[in-house]
Amino acid sequence: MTDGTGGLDGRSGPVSMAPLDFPAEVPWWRYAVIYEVYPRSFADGNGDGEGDLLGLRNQLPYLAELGIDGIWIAPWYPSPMADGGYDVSDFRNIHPLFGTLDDAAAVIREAHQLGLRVIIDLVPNHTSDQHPWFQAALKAAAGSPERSLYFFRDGKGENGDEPPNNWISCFGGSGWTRIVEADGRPGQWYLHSFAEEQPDLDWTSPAVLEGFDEILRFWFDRGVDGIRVDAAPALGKAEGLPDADYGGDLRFMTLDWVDNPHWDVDEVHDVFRRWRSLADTYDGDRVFVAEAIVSSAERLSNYLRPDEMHSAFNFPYMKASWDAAALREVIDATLDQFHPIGVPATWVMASHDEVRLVTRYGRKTTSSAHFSDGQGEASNLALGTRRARAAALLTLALPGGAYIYQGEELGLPQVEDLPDEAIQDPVFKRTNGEIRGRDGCRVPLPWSGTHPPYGFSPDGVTPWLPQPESWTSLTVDAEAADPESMLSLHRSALRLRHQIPGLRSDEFSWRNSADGVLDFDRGPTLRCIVNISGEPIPLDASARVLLSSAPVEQSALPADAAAWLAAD
Ligand code: TEU
Repeated sequence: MTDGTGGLDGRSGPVSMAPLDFPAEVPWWRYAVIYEVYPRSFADGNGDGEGDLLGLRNQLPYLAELGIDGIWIAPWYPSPMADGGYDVSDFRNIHPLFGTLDDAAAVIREAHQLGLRVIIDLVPNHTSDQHPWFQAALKAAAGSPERSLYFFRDGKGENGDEPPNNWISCFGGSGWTRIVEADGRPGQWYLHSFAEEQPDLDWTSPAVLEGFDEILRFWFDRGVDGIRVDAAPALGKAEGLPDADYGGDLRFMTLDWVDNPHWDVDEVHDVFRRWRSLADTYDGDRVFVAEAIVSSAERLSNYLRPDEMHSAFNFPYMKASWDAAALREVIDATLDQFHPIGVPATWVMASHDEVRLVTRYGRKTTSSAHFSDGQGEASNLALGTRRARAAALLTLALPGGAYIYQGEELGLPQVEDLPDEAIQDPVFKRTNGEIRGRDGCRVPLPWSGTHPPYGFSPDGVTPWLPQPESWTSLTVDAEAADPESMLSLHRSALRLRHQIPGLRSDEFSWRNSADGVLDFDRGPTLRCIVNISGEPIPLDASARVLLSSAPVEQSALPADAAAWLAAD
């Protein structure tokens, strides 16, 4: 909703497809908004019910028109899909479901033509159990060079039938699985921090280090602008693989773990220094983005040293509740952390691992903890949507980069009633159905029409995860035609982000504000107010509203709403 004013009106004017116009010394990613594409669920170009690269190519103009600066593509490699593509069987190819290397080249080329950067997802902690390295290790003997790429160990106990240590899997249960040796006898165990189909690589192995150098070169040579590094803190393991002290809680608690022997171990940084020096041999600004969920700002800063990664997701911001004090605390902590080290903050609210924001924000518990915490708790979607709209304006007004997970720009809710037989997330099986997992945020996008598959696939084709009947008003077409929609709000905000210089700077200062209100300036031209006080708050009668998440009537900003004002 815009109170349309002058040249900064968010609704009218030509669509900008140009990349951000920064001075040459500012790297492209510093203030970029990156859109996460989960390829299996984005758009189906060949009509088989699965998203693919042809579908992505067809919709690149949609993304350019949205006003983002780049895309991060979740894993697109060949994979048995035991963990939604995060179980990679060939890091230098494309999943046949998604297309070919030529299609990938076309995605990169056409994205660049539209002014969009391309970040790919690298999963270095583990391979698929179908990866040739692991298959060779299974066939080879204990102690062989082939096994040294992974963590194969003898079991404990008289017959070696207990796991080598007490480490747990992120998806529930033991982190170890026992194999059957080539001669048919029960054999060694291998470590998997995630599903058993995802054996962990041993990053002290020269073959692993060299193998990944080749993989990085392969993709940099093909013109990718950056790499998101999956589960970065998992790469280091304490020497000797000692038992962990979980303090009685057998859940993955990486935001709390200090001195855990299989997460955020210091040796992990040797790998990233090596990668950075490799990336620096390439021209252009190639960015590494760390997915590093660690216990403190200091620990995260280690990943962002000048010779390591350029950027990292801001998990504390994503996990925070819809509460002004909590948000302010995390914003301050983030800026205090990043400013002195010269690294841009990132702001991210959702991903393919998280409960959709409108659902989370419509619940009593608005923070996000682990997987689908809060599952089953009723959600007021109207309230959640209202808050998610305000959160979008907050996120896009903060200094640094931002991430938008596909479908968040449409305000899609979590699909909470997927039938058991449709559920694919390995966490469902590994917790005996206790945790339903992350499929509910991975349901294929609705593009058009009034019934499933909503233009995701041709009519009559059933997508790989069923879409709800209730998404008619949430399609891209429906929202594009509605100036009050979540999509229109995002388009307006992203357009303004390109037009207002203060939003492409580090300038940030709080104004004094009442409890429950976030009020800050971004340079001399933009002021952002977020009202989480529960009551409408008055705005100056003279305030010029550039964009608001809910109507500003009688100079009052309603509860659970945000506004961008031309600063006075
Ligand atoms: O997630 C890594 C990670 O740290 C997980 O613990 C994450 O917090 C979890 O999914 C709960 O939300 C990455 C990917 O984003 C995820 O999709 C993969 O399943 C995982 O790595 C394994 O590759």
